[in-house]
Amino acid sequence: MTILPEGQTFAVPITIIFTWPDADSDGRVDGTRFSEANLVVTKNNVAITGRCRNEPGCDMAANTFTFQVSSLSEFTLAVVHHAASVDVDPETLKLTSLGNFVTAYLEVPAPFSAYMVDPTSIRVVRVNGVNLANPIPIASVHDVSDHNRNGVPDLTVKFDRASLVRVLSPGTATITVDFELSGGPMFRGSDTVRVLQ
Ligand SMILES: [Ca+2]
Ligand SMILES: [Ca+2]
Ligand SMILES: [Ca+2]
Repeated sequence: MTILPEGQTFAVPITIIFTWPDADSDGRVDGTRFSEANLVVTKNNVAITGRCRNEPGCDMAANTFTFQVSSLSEFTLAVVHHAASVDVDPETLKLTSLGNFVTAYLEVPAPFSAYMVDPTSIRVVRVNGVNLANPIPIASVHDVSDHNRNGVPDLTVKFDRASLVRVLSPGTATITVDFELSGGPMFRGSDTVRVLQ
């Protein structure tokens, strides 16, 4: 038995390896839309690593994220979403009315730009905070302009109206949209609309 001098602390780095499923090697965590390149390690919900793509300890072929810690805590593998501005148009959706599309305008804060959005990544992922079993992709992508004239470019996209109203019910609906920038971080934003029968 060794008695340590008073005040000495233990500093034994412990290696932790996280893994995630990517059996189809499409670069996305299986069963999710999350790009493995965007995975980070969090400690008590705060990121303690950079994104996987920038971390030497992250291996996207082996699907492992290796890192060292000197104290134990609650570590998780997570995807960090930056805040985006999402404006769903119209503000009031009538479930029974006709029309083919619902428009949304997407904005990201500088130094990012709406020109960098990867349209294939855009999904409605939640309604009123509840994850959709089948996130809704866009039906079409349109131009980057400044629809709301706030000096920040926004990307116009359209969702299939029937797909969207299928997951809505009368009342207030907060619609959450996720997307990625090309080769970059993930963004999430929400807008609240009124839903009428
Ligand atoms: Ca996969
Ligand atoms: Ca992989
Ligand atoms: Ca704008």
